[in-house]
Amino acid sequence: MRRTVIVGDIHGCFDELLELLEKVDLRPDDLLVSVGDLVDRGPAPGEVVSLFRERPNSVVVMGNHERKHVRGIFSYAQEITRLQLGDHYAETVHWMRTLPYYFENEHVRVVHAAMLPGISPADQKEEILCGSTGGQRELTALFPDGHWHDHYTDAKPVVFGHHVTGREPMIRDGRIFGLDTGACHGWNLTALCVPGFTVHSVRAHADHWSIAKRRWQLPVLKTRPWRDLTWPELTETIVRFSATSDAAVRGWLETVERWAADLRSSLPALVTAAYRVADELTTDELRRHPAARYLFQARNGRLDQTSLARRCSTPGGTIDLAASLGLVLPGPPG
Ligand SMILES: [Mn+2]
Repeated sequence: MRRTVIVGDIHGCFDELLELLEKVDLRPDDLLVSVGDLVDRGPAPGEVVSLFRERPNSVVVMGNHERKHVRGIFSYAQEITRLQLGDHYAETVHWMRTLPYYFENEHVRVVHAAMLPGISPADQKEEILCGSTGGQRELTALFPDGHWHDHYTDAKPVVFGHHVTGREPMIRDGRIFGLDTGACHGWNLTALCVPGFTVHSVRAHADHWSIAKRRWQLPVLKTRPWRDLTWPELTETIVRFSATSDAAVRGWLETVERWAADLRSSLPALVTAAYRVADELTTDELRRHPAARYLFQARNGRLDQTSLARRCSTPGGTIDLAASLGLVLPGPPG
């Protein structure tokens, strides 16, 4: 008989997903449903997404993590995923935009995070269904003393993820099924098979999120907009990451620190270059020059480091001004 196999938060744990699908003996005509959160934190988001996209009879419900990518809300986990997916990132996010916020058949309802009792899924707010920050806030206000599922009295069973329930799924009254068993944190990946309502789990191979957080620190740091940070922001970023990083990351940050110091100490050379250029050009040429304001100050003998410093409030500003004066300063370390 055709089953519906619903899998909890996968978060890029592809090997565990394959093991789980083997354990439940997934057959081609079974419907495979993800509660959402295919990506972020784990090692292989691209493989997980591909499996669901390429397998016929597969459904993915929008999780709050997909929604973050769709809406461009980036924290560290999303920056890592963007690097993991590389050239496929934009196209994958485009696909995420098409995901439904719930799934329902004759046996169950599936949402990522929550739903309000007594209201059909089609009439619920997307924020509540997928567990966005705003949706979470609303739920807390509605149910200050407990969980939304304490109040779920509808006859049809509801299946969801989003909140890690521990190593074991949360099952109540044969109607409430919380399937997020923390696969990306080294716990379990869990599936519910319907209509038999049998539960299956496999153990995660590692605490993937802890590993990813360390492993991707340097690549993510390198994507920071170093050129456009102000000097205080740049110093603050270096201090913040030096405190928590391994030797390779600290070494790279020291290179950034030297680069920034060299740029800042080039101010006297920029002043000298501005006086030279101001001497060489005609008044008309000065007017058309990108650094015209400073060149006129130089021509009037009023240019000093203090007036240039404002224009050079970022590495990029310094490099661009230098280039316009014929000086080549290096870009951020690779
Ligand atoms: Mn999740």
